[in-house]
Amino acid sequence: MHIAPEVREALDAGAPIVALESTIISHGLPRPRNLEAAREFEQIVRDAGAVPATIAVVDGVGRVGLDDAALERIAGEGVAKASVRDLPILRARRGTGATTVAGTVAIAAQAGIRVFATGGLGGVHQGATSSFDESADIPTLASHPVAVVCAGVKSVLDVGATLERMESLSVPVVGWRTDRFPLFWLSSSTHELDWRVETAEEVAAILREQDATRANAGLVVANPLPEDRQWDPIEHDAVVAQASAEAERDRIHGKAVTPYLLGRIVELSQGRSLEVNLDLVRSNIRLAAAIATAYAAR
Ligand code: PSU
Ligand code: MN
Repeated sequence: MHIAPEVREALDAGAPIVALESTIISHGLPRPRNLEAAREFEQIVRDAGAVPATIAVVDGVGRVGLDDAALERIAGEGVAKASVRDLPILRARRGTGATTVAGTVAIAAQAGIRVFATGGLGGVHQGATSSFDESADIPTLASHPVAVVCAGVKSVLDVGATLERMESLSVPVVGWRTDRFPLFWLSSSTHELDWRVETAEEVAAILREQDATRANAGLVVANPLPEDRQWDPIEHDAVVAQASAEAERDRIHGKAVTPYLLGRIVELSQGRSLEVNLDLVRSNIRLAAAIATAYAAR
């Protein structure tokens, strides 16, 4: 593993750090917006006074903190989507992969980074009772001490089943100033949360309690977009239904499902879903930086 000097210094000083994933860059956003977004995401962390650590595997090395050349590689063609199980294979063959939430959480935990921001978590897919399609994001969060700030899970998933799995696997979930689990592009779902937090200090206190008990579990901080910035629910429902039907028709499976759906949804909405997606990631990064700052102030 290679930790960028700036990230190393922040770790040694106990300064705030926000981990960022790279699958969203390689497989979640269309080129060339993806590279622009990757740079902007890092800048948001810096503007908030924290250090960004974008995580990926480059030529077989797990890298925590990417320089601009590495960001360009990840935003280019031919990069593997790397979940936890792909990491040893990529290392062994000196491959390059962009880490999913699961892959990023595993590497961030190893580096000792406690706070991470992304768009939306992977979860249980519709029809999972027969397909068994459940993202490795959930079990990985159950066994690694990394808090992830996200806008819930994408509405293409079975949201209720995902919440049930998080309960079974003992992944704690708190709503950021909300009582309901957000739906990624949409601010709210019908799913009520058990816990609500109002301040970054409250979240930092939860992290410290986990540290004190060596809980070794993550934390999901569900951060909804304000309602006036969400995607139009009518267009959302129609586009998500169409993209999901097409994925089934084309028998998309395995790691291709999420990138396929996200790509189709951007096309079908003529980019309107993309603007909301970018907006919610920015909002999650700002909140993650505030939480990392509160956590660093020990
Ligand atoms: N959220 C986004 N864009 C993305 C993803 C999530 O806004 O591209 C990615 C994350 O990397 C997440 C992955 O870990 O999708 C989930 O993939 P899967 O369902 O195959 O586990
Ligand atoms: Mn899957």
